[in-house]
Amino acid sequence: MMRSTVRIQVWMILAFAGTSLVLEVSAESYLSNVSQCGNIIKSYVGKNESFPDAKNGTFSSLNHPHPYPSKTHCRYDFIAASDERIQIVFTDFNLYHPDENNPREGPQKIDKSRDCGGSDVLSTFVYINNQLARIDDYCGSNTPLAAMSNGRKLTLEFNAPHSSRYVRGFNAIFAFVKDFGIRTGRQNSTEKYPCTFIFNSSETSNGTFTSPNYPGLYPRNTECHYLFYGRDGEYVELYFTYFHIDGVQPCDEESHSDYVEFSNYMPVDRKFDRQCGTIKDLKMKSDRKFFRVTFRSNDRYDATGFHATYQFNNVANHLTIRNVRSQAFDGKKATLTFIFIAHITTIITEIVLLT
Ligand SMILES: [Ca+2]
Repeated sequence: MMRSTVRIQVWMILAFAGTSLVLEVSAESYLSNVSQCGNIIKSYVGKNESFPDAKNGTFSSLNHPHPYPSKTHCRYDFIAASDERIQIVFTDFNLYHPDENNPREGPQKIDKSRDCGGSDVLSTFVYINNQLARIDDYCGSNTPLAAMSNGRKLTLEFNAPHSSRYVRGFNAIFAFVKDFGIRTGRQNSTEKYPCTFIFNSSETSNGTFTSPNYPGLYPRNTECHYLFYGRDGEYVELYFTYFHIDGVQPCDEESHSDYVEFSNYMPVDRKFDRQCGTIKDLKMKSDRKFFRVTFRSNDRYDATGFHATYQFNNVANHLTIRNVRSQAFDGKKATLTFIFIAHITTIITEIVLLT
């Protein structure tokens, strides 16, 4: 469930929180009636089993890419090992939607992906404190964003009363991952901080890093640390090419905000405010060779996170470049002054000659 308005009033937050609770309660009772025509897909099947299930694979609606039968009602349960998350990436998505499946007009794309009334629907659920929490409903033919669990379990429910001869259904990749979908840096997991990634200048002086599960929705209740270690005399510059973290300033618990925190130290650094919301061209710079970036999501509302570049620079090199630049500027200034004086001298000489 995404909160699209960045600056939302407190009363709206309370109203949304109420809606969220209602959805979670109704989902719990609803799912208990769902037939088990899907699968229970486990990453870890017990100590006595020599061959645990695959760490990734694909699953799809029946007959994909041909139409699924009408009155399909399936549930897919994914259960990961304790140090894993479940990631779902959709590769094809085309379900019956009353506004998209008019045979006379042919299949057409509509921008009504949020309105699933009267449609066949695929819903994603995670578990917050052992309670089902609906992440989102997907319908129509817009491919959903990738989803990731906040813990060991994730459930998909496919409820398709209609179908039609035009639909293809869906196909998706599942993966039991330990890396939180963060593909750069060196993961340095501890029991307390499993989502910790190291970026060391001696290994690579520049690159990119992202929020977990980017460009999909980041998982709930997740804390990730990105630790930047420069060499002596270095600092690191960060540039966020994309930044969308659900929340409102000052990005605190009162507004149920997720946030990104920056620090020149391991502890909190009062120099930097927490950042959340949608920010364009966010740039950050460390004072010295160490910098910490921390991402933190809470148990409600989702967004797509961030994508950033990093570059380690040497303070000495930076100063040398600046000196060279200022010298070049001084040289240019001297030339311009000379031309100006020469020009004035010519004018004065002409005036003297004329008189
Ligand atoms: Ca959130």
